[in-house]
Amino acid sequence: SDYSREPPRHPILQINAKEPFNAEPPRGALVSSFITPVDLFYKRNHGPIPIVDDIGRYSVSVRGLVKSSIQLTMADIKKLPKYNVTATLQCAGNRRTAMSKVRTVRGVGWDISALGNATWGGAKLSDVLELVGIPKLTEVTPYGGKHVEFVSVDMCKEEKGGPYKASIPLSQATNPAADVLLAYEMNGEVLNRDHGYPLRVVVPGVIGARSVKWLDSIDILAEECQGFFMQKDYKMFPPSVNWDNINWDTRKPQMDFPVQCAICSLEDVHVVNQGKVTVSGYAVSGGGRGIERVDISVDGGKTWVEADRCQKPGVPYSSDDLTSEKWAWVFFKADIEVPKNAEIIAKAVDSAANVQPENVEVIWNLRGILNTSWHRVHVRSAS
Ligand code: MTE
Ligand code: MO
Repeated sequence: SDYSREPPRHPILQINAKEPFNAEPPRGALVSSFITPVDLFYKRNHGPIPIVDDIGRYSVSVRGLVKSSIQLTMADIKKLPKYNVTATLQCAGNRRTAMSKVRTVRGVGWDISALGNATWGGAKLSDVLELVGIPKLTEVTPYGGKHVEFVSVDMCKEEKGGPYKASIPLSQATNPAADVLLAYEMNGEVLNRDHGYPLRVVVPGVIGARSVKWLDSIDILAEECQGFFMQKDYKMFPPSVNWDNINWDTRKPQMDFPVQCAICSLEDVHVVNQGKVTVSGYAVSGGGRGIERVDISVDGGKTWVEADRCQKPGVPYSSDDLTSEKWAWVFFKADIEVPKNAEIIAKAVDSAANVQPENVEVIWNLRGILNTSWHRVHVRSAS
């Protein structure tokens, strides 16, 4: 693998693995704005960053169980209506380091910042699929197509040097309301190399692994993608499964991410002056579910206070407000009097009343995915 032509990166990023490059911003920087600046956005890769330098010759093929395949240039894709969708992308491995402290798990270690919120600009996949004769809201094509596979140009060792790939159901891909994009812009700028230049998939509300970067082709398939990251990774196993008794076929690939929140205004352990402390951070849920509530406790969960929520500064958030961004995270904030030595806990509730689990033990899994346990930070008094 060739890592000699990696793009420049912001020095503030905490590097969790160098080759392939995996990095996240510090907690405090993560929530400094509702839209995460591109250079602070976490970077999650499985191989070297590919170089697509002849954009005039770049094209995406759409093929498989369709009447006839097509090749789309960037110009073809930009001719389709352009949508801007603000969506939080979260790696299923977010908060893995904390899960590994209970019992070792396999995978890149992440603190709480393996996610970010961007405005993605591009064409809707549902419009692209119409170009090969697949109408909106199709569950199965006349040729038996039921899944849409995205294949990248990058190469990774998990695929034995082949490209990264993943798939989503055709029903989601052809549903305009699911907002699945082929994005060529991030926060109003041309998508950069780290995030998938020239074109990436963005599947809102679903674990980041399905949002394939550096798109090369789209395959309409009868079965879901058989690639490593769909079949041998990113599946959630019960705590009893270990590397000796694992049977990958018994579980489905993870799609929507569950309700999550984390405190970003405090390090663990944080030294504070006596008095009021600002407890703030992000909360987000998958599947377009909003955030109904964020609760804070300073006494181990005996009593709770509700935090304020917002997406736009100064505007209270409500999950059923039609002007809220349904795929985006919500910031929470509470000013709280904390005891001298305390554990501060945050937990979120989504609009379907799903709640985060109390501890990481009950959701421990050998791949260390979806650590959504109550987020805890410890504070110690300076005096
Ligand atoms: N796409 C390709 N081609 N190669 C990859 O390694 N990583 C996936 C996904 N798409 C990956 C990919 C994973 S696991 C995540 S969490 C997101 O991209 C991360 O996107 P980001 O680096 O833009 O934050
Ligand atoms: Mo990921």
